[in-house]
Amino acid sequence: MASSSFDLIFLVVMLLSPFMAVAQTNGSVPVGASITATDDSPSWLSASGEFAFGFHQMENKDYFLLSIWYEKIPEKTVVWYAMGEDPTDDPAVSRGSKVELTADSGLVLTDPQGNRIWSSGGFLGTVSSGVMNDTGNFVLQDTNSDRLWESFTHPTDTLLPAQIMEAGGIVSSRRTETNFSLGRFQLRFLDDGNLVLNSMNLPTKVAYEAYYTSGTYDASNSSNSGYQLIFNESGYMYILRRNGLREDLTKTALPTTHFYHRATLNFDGVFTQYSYPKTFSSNRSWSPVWSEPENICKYNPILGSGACGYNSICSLSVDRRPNCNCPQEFSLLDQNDKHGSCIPNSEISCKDNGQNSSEELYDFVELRYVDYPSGDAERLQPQNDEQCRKACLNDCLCGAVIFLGKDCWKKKLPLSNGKLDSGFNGKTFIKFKKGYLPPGNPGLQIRRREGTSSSSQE
Ligand SMILES: *[C@@H]1O[C@H](CO)[C@@H](O)[C@H](O)[C@H]1NC(C)=O
Ligand SMILES: *[C@@H]1O[C@H](CO)[C@@H](O)[C@H](O)[C@H]1NC(C)=O
Ligand SMILES: *[C@@H]1O[C@H](CO)[C@@H](O)[C@H](O)[C@H]1NC(C)=O
Ligand SMILES: *[C@@H]1O[C@H](CO)[C@@H](O)[C@H](O)[C@H]1NC(C)=O
Ligand SMILES: *[C@@H]1O[C@H](CO)[C@@H](O)[C@H](O)[C@H]1NC(C)=O
Ligand SMILES: *[C@@H]1O[C@H](CO)[C@@H](O)[C@H](O)[C@H]1NC(C)=O
Ligand SMILES: CC(=O)N[C@H]1CO[C@H](CO)[C@@H](O)[C@@H]1O
Repeated sequence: MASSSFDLIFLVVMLLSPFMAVAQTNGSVPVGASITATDDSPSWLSASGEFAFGFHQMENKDYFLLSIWYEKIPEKTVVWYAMGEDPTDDPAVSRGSKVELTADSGLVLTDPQGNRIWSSGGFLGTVSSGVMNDTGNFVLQDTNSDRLWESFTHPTDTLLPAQIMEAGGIVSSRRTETNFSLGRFQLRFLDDGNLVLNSMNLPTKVAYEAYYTSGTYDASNSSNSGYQLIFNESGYMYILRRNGLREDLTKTALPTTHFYHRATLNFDGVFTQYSYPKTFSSNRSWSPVWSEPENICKYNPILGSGACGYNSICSLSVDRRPNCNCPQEFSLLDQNDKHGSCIPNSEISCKDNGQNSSEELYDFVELRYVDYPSGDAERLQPQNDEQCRKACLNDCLCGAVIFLGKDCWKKKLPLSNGKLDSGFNGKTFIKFKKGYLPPGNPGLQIRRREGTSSSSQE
């Protein structure tokens, strides 16, 4: 007991005085230096000690992420990670993996068996040293101090003050908050000068329609078009046009002398600039400064599932982040991915009909204020919603109908772009097979207007 409370005091002292734990450093890393992923791996610190490069231990403590993080905040927020070209790869590596700074290939990451997993590579020249810069940029330079490679020109899901993104640049979301595999969303600075947010197909990376566009493309006069996305050292992000004018994304930023900043494409597709107080207080956290888009639930791409997975229903929370919920009688395909697709607890099928009537086999989940706007298969004009349901019931291929005004829309499956919309006056009926008890997940049941929850708050 005595020794563990001593440990606790020691730990508190360590947390309160970061310099004690940190070896003197000027941020420089010599060729030949290496780090092996263990529970207490050292890291390469910037001169101020604010950024560290090394192995960040994952939730599953046997896995590590080769990354750069904010060292002086308790959360050790990751701002860059080594990501292979193959989108199916999980960038987390196992215990005993090693990163080494080499003259020919720069940073080289190998697994415990010595197989190369990732390298910075792709440059001409010979590395003489690496520098973990105080800006959060890890730079490889040659003997003339020319930059051969830098993490700032290979962003992952986060941009930092002093970082610039040129046309062609891409920031990609991670899979979930704790899974750093490639996610479905992208922030791209297009060659035409527009900054856009879009979802994409995985693993082929085909980009779908944008759900945010900066509007910094002038077809009639390219000098008015965007040229660079700049996150300046004072924490202001803006698009610089070729004619020198700026399109401000950050309206007001807290001073960098007292606040850390980052802009992250969250795993759910919302791009947010955050700040975090540098000075100690009991209640510190990353607070949003601004975010885009205003309402990601309104996203209606022709292809893909929309803001949430297939069949799922998107609702916006106060911080502009989406919640995704499965309809009643549906469950998450992957329990670890709340924003992923929902699957029916029991599949409807044209082979079900034997002696039993459709009424005996199936029923409907009725949803109010829920729309699945795209993916119509047929349009009928029955007298009422009861006949709309009947039409679906007696069509063994029909999984859902929406009755709106005088129209009954049979939907294609799986359902996409589902959203909670307080202004939607239709009724959504989703067919399900009776007599199946769902495992745990009660799903979403919305039958009447629910006070504040909706997309039309802004
Ligand atoms: C950083 O420190 C190392 C030794 O600790 C030294 O060799 C190197 O020249 C220094 N680099 C700079 C840029 O001061
Ligand atoms: C580190 O960043 C500063 C600007 O923030 C820059 O002046 C300096 O050249 C950078 N050092 C290296 C080695 O890139
Ligand atoms: C992360 O997600 C990817 C893609 O879905 C999956 O293959 C991988 O197993 C996940 N990793 C963990 C640690 O769950
Ligand atoms: C393009 O716009 C710039 C101002 O941004 C203006 O000076 C220039 O004359 C325009 N060029 C043409 C061809 O209209
Ligand atoms: C960044 O942009 C802001 C807003 O325009 C400006 O006030 C500030 O001086 C800029 N900082 C730097 C380092 O250029
Ligand atoms: C702590 O921070 C949260 C989020 O920023 C805020 O909502 C809450 O009011 C803060 N509490 C105190 C006691 O400052
Ligand atoms: C497959 C199926 O649902 N069969 C049912 C048909 O209806 C009879 C009587 O209602 C049930 O006993 C069967 O289980």
